[in-house]
Amino acid sequence: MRLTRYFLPVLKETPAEAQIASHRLMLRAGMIRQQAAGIYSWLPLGFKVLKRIEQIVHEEQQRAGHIPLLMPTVQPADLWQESGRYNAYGPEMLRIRDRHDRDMLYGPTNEEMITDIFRSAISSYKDLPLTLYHIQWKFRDEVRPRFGVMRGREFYMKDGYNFDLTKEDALHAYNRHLVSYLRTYERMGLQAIPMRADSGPIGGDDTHEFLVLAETGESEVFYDSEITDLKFGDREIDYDSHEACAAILAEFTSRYARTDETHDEAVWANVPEDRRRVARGIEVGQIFYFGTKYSEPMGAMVQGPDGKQVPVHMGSHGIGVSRLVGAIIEASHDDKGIIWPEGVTPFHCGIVNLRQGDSATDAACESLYSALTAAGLEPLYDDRDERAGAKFASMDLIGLPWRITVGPRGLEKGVVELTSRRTGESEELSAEAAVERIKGIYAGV
Ligand code: P5A
Repeated sequence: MRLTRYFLPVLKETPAEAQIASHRLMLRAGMIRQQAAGIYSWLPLGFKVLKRIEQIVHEEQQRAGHIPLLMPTVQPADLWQESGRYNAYGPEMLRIRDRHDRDMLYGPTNEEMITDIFRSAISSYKDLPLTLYHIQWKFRDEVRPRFGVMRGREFYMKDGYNFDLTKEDALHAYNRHLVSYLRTYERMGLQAIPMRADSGPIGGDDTHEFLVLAETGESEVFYDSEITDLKFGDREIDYDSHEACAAILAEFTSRYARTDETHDEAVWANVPEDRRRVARGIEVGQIFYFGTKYSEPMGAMVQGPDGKQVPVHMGSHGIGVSRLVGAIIEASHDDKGIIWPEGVTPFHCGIVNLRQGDSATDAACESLYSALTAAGLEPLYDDRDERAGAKFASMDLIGLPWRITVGPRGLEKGVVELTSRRTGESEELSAEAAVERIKGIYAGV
């Protein structure tokens, strides 16, 4: 993309309404625009990051054997009356009446609807196990929408639902989700720690939240510092293996890590004092096992091997896709702007032309642009007629991990400059070598 043809409405001023870095930076970098409290348009740069995150979530869900579908945002109230949650959900639910006076709602989550889809089609244990998921907009009329996309009213969520014959199988689905989430967040450059949590309106006793540590996080968390040494890395996991998933769950959840809702002073006292950490975190996902809470009242039954009808065991599993954009920025920025991890960056690298209009410099930039594009990469070429300082400031603000700077002086020596946004370190190399370096960096992402 050439910057002169793009839509990147960056702001010079720091928006006064934004209290935390990610919100400020998303507004300044022209990623989002607020349309109403907690409701945002995703401008081209923000939309690109959202889609990169969504793509990683899809890939990791499907790697774990989960099947994508798409349910609507607007749901009929009847389904929620069947489960008993229509009244229980309270003022967070956006209730709508259609022209025929039918009660509808903008879905805050989809347990009821997926249970309805399941019961309409499946009646035998032979069709289990099954996990269906979608990535769809949700609406929760939060009392205090704030921090930009972190606590929105309209937000984008991956929500998945497992259907199993037995509690044991459903707990395997729970473990499998935990494993796939560890991998998902790491691909985004994040460390998200699974912590024992409270299940709230979704229900059930088994639940873990995934928290990214950040001073601006909304949740207070208590954990054993040893937990931050754990890395999932590039382990190959057999997601069908109960033992393999259970072992990973044990590895990542056996140390103390809880949100304030489940914090227990007596158990906490057993953690060696020098390893106790009290911090804040951003909840980027949550997994639940709730057994037959929905299948029983809604009649989602299957015939078991013994011929008897039994309600299926279920759980649901959520990832805050739009919240993740903010969470990644909270975890990765400096005073100049965002620093995107390679896994989610909106463009793979920037090209800065130091002398727009100089024919040799323009030609070198064009040839870099074509070489990167031909390699399947997306560069953002700053071809504006602007001072170098302004170009560097924009690149630093929008946070592309790599920048190639091209100017007449370097070209005389046959070099361009490759700069890492994260370290600020630069090196001079030929344009061909710079392309190879960038290709190499992204080959492993
Ligand atoms: C699990 C999937 C559920 O709704 N039902 C389907 C279960 N869980 S949850 O924890 O309530 O939400 C899942 C994740 O969605 C994100 N999230 C939000 N993001 C932005 N703004 C909000 N207002 C908001 N509310 C929830 C969180 O990341 C949460 O973990």
